[in-house]
Amino acid sequence: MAILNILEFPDPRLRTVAKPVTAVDDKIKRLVADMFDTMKHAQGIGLAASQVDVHQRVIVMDLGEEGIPPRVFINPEVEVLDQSTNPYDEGCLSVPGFYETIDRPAHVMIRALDGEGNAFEEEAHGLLAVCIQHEIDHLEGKLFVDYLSSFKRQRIRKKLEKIHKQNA
Ligand code: QAP
Ligand code: CO
Repeated sequence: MAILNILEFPDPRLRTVAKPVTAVDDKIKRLVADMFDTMKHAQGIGLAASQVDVHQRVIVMDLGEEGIPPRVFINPEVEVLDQSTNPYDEGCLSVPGFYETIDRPAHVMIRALDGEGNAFEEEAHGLLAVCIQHEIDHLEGKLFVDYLSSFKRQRIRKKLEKIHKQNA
């Protein structure tokens, strides 16, 4: 078990497109365990492998909803089920301290492999639908700030670059 370093915007490595997992083997299971440790330590609800500089299609999620266990999504896909959208105030462990309202499809079908490599599908709305779309974006090298105006995105970039310089 290990706490991994989380890449922060505007790190160019966050723009890497992740590759499909070909086998859910011990190496992937170790990655999943380390991603859960890392997400809990950082007090996140979702984390994509891209954020810890591993460019494979793996997502962990713990929405902290009562009775809903932590989840693993390997090679996830979503199908948008209707035209409704849902505004949600999104944050990101790779964009710490910034939250912005993003509109996304409200109702999706998720298809993925679980942590044992078994295929499943799950209909999603609410926070689960928001979070899976946010995390799949990471696997495509996309961040929530990409949905903002370039003015807002540059402002966030400059503020984070200043913090990174101070921490260097
Ligand atoms: C993605 O985000 C998400 O700025 C997961 O200082 C967020 O876990 C999907 C976090 C909202 C849907 C809705 C952010 C922690 C955690 C911060 C996270 C921070 C500390 C973000
Ligand atoms: Co994120």
